Formats: sequence, C-alpha cells, structure tokens
Amino acid sequence: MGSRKSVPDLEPQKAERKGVIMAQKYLITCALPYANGPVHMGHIAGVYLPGDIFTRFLRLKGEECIFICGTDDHGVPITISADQEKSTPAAIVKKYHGMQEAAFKGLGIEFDMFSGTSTCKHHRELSQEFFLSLQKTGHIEPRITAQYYCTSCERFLPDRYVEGQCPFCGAEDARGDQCEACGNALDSLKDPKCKICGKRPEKRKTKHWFLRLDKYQDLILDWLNSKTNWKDNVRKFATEMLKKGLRARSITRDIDWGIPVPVEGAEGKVLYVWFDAPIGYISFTKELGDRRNDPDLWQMYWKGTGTKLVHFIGKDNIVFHAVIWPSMLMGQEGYILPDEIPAFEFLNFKGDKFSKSKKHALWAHDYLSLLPADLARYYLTVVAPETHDTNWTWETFVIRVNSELADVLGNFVNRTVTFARKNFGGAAPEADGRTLKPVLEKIRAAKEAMDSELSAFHFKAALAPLIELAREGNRIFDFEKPWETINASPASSGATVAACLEISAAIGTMIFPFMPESAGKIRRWLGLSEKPAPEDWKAVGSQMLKHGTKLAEPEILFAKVELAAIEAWEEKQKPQETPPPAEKGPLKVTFDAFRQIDLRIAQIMKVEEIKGADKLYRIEIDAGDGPRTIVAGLRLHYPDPASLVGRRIVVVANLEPAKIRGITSTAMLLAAEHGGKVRLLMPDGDLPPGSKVS
Ligand code: B3M
Ligand code: ZN
Repeated sequence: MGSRKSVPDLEPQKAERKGVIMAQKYLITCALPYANGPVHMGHIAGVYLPGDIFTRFLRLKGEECIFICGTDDHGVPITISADQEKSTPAAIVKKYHGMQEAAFKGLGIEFDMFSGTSTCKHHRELSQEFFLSLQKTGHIEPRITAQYYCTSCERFLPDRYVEGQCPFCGAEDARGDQCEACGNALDSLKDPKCKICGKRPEKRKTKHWFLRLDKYQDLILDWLNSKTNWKDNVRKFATEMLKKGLRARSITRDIDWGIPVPVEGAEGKVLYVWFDAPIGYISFTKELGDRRNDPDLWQMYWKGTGTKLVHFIGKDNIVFHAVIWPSMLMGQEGYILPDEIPAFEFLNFKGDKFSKSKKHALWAHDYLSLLPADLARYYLTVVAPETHDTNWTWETFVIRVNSELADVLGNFVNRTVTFARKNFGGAAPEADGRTLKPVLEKIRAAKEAMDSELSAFHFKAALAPLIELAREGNRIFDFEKPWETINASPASSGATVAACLEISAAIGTMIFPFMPESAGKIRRWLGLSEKPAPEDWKAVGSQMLKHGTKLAEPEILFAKVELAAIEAWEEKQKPQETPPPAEKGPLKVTFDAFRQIDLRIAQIMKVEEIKGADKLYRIEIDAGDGPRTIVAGLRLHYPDPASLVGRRIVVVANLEPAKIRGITSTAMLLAAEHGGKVRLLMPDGDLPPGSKVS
C-alpha cells in the first residue's frame, strides 16, 4: 500500500466520470449527531434538512437511494455528558438517541436507517476490521506519546477533558483535540486545565496507535484536485490541512467507553471516536440490509461502482470527511469514496452561536411543541447557511412565513380550490389551450430551475421559483377575475380556474421535498395521491389535472403566526432560576431530610488497588443487603490494603451510583479528615453489617 496504483477505490470514480456505469444509485448520509444532547435548529439547518430535501428530491425523480444516519455514541463528548448528568454513557446515549430520533421524525426528516454506533450489531466488528486491515498494511502503528494527565483526578485527559489556549489562534477555550475557532487539530495547548477539576495537568507517557495519514498525502491531494465542482469551503479546509502536510494521528484513547482496540497491549484503550464514527455509515447500511432481508445491500452500495456517496455535514466536520475518512477508505479493499460533501456553514440563533452550555438554543422538540414542521423547513431553507453563517430570528421567521407562505402560497391554493369547488360543482372545470399553454410553460421553467439548482445543492435558489409560481398564480387570478366572469362567461372563468388548479398541482408536487406535509395536503385536495411518485414529477409541466376531478374541501394551508405569541411561549420555556437561599450562613438540613439518608454499618470484605490510580481503592463491602462496591481515595492513608479487610465502617447506602474509573460505586464510606490525615469512622462495638445508624 501507499503507492498510487494499489488503491483500488479510485477506479470506480474514474469509470463513473466516463459514464460507463450502469445502475446509478445514491448513498446519502448525514453526520452522526453525538448522542449527548437534543438536536437544535442549527443542526437541522446545516445537515439534516438539506439531506432530507435532497433525498426526497432524488426519490421524486425516481432515483434509487438510501438515506443513512444514526447517533455517534462513543467518545469523550458522551462520557463528559454522563459525568455532568451524573449518569452512565449507555443511559445518556439511550436518552438522547430517542429524543433525536423523535425530533427528526417530527420534522419530517425520514432516514431509511437511524441506528447508533453503540447499538448497531455490526459496528464493533467492522470498526475493528478497519483497524486491523490498516495495521496489517502498515498504516497504523503504535507509538509512545506524552498525553495530558491530571494527577488530582488520576486519569488521562483525552480530547475535551482538557481545555486551554489554542497555540495557533490564541482562542481561550480550545479543546485538547481541536480548536473550534480556527479549526486546527491540536495535540498541545497553552495553559491547559483539567475540565473535571480545573487543575493544570502534566504530560505522561502512554502508548497509542497512530494512523499514518502522512502516507496518504499525495493520494488525497490528487483525489481532491479532481473535485473541482466541490464547494469552496470544503476545498479550502481540506487543502489547508494538506498544505501543512498530513501527519500521523493518534486514533486510540485512554477512556473506558468505546470500541476496544483489537490488539494485544491495548487493554483499557478504545478507538478514537472519529475513527469509529464514520464507519457507522457502513455498519448502519449493513443493518438496513438486515431489516430489508437483503444481506448484499451494503456491498451493492459501498462497493458497487455505480454509487454516488453524498455526505451532508457541517463545516466543523470537513477535514474528517474530506481527508481522514477517505484515507481510511482508501486503505481498505474495494470501497468507494465520497462523491459529494456539501458542507454548510452555521446557523446562529438571534445573532449568537447555538450553545448547549449557555442554554442559547432553539431545540427541535421545543419548536415542534409550538409550530408545524413545514414552517421551520421553509424558513430554514430560505435562510440556509449555504455559503456563509446565517441567523434565525423570530422576527424574520414571522415575516417570511406570513408574507410568503400564508399570503402567497397558501392564499393562492386556498382561494383557487375553494372557488373551484363552490362554482364548478366540487370538481375541476375544463381548461382551454389559450390560458393553459403559457401557464404550463411557466411551470416547466420553474421545474427546470428547481431541478438544476437542487442538483447543485442550491436549496434556496431551488425553492424560490416555486414561490414565484404561486405569485404568478395570484396575478392570473387577480387579473382574470373569475368571480366576475363566472356569470357572463362560465367557460372562460373555468379556464382561468383550471389553469390556477394546474399551477396548484405543480406546486403541490414540487414542494414535496421541502414541505412534505403541505405538499400532501394540496395534492389530496386536488384528488392526487398525497405522496407524489416519479410519474407525478414527470407529469409536472404537462397537464396533470383532468376535467371533472373531484376536489376535496381544503383547510387553511398556512395559518399566520404572531410574534407576540411566540415570544410569550419562549418566555415560558425559559428554565426557572433556582431561587437563592433565603438567608446566608451554613446550610441547614431539616430533620426529615437528614432521616432520608440511609446510614449503615458495613463490613469491608475485599480491597484492591486500581491500575493507574495511585490514590484509589476498589473496596467490596457487605452492607447487609448483598455485596456492594465502593471506589474510595484511601490508598495514601491506608497503604496496606490488607489492613482494611474485616473492618466495620459507616456508609451512606442510598447515594446515587456513580461511575469512577469505569467502576460503578454504589455506596460512600464516611471518614474524618484533619490536617491532611484521613481516618475511617468505625462503630464502637460489634454491630452486624446493615445496622442502621441514626
Ligand atoms: N458526531 C461530530 C458532530 O456531531 C460528529 C460527527 C460524526 S460524523 C461521522 O459534529
Ligand atoms: Zn483533574
């Protein structure tokens, strides 16, 4: 490996360009969201909505595609959230996976597969396979490196566990692995701090496995140079990384949540989350094959020559998808490479970045409790951060929804269908060529514009002609005044209405990728199937509606929204601040509160040292209700573990379990401290384990 010839994957790409491929199909993915929080409208705008619109559009045109996503369940983002929420990584993943899945569904974002990297049954094996085959060809190798280590927390501090100043741009809150401000990948920080305790960590030697990205420099460069049609931001980020020269990157971590590194000597280490996450795209495709009873499906897509692989991602994920992930794929046998990476910029919220920690966000599930999905889908398309950062404000949301959706699109369709039902016996009147011909021409022009713009990932520009078509419809309706001609010349009134119904049918079909629910309503009123099929797309621009088609009773397509009501709702959403304690001075605990603490006598059964933690013991106790485990910082104070065994001590037995060093501690022992000296509390006399302390 390493020589240009031996990379098989570049071949299909070349073949495709020559057009020798038979069955063209699309594999569309959206970045796997970390399962450590709900999704907000910034995520939706930049990744998931464009992915969904694009997939719906391709399906509408009859293209074969699969749309793959799922949660990114591993790595430090998850363990930090678990620490913060006093929970476990698995519980955090479960909670947010469910929330995210529901939010996507609520917004009409319909993946064929929404799995998760910790739950997909193919994922561990496939990730380890990737690792092993790269190792076999010399593209992964172990090295001893110095990593941040916090002596007070007694642990290594990978990635987000350490924060400090970025050595490149000077930003204050850079993380151990990446600076968000300048996008640089980091391995050292100025003025580093432990994220857990705030102390300054030291560097300690540890063994890690490195992906030899340096060996891919030329291959990636050649490949990127062939992507002349890619968006500027993608080319810019990727080529900048190449200009600095690709360097070997550590792809293992000292944490206990993730995929075990499948080699000897790597016990206790896991794969770096950015190594296993993109492999999820493949494992989830395998899972889709299981679900469809089609075990070859994944090969057809990932190794078949006719697949166009499209990754929808945010700009912060560019280097991973345009440089590192393709290198990982090139190092395997027979995989295709990304064909398109339409990365968006960021959507801000009211002028500031979305921020979970600062509680500055519009969460998708909150939005859905207030307003219909299609309004957000529309607004997020017209303010899409396609080429630069954009902004969600409720003021512009209200203006765009009311003046474009309600006043133009909704008004046009509603007045047309209502008038037709009332005056033409509940059915479509007869069209005439003179009125219909120019209308069909306009429809075809709008369709062509939408088609070519969406094919180039210009979502805003693809939607605009559809609103323009509704505007045109309103102009025709106003100019021809069918309500005036209905008595003197019902045929000419009918022809106007038939032309307007035709526009409505075209709009109802073409807006399906953008606003599927509204599209379904319009089509149903016009006697068409709610979900348009490829034949419907083909029919747009020739006459779609037959004379006499029964029309269903419409409801208001888009009700107007009110800024004041939204602001009042938002005010109610705000988390209630916990009131400050009424008086100063030490906290007083009521007797009832104190009685709730389950203090008991317990006996120490077993004491073990914890590898790599020189202050901690793993202690097994009997607290009268079966064995329990405690992780306690006693090692320096009781250096001989055997001296502790058999002692009776006092424990809190109803404390919430906490995970310390990968061990779940289910009780807390009581000890007293004076001048740095720590001594256990022990009962006076021979009380059996489980005795209540009061
Ligand atoms: N979870 C980063 C993110 O959510 C990461 C994406 C993985 S895509 C393979 O921004
Ligand atoms: Zn620390």
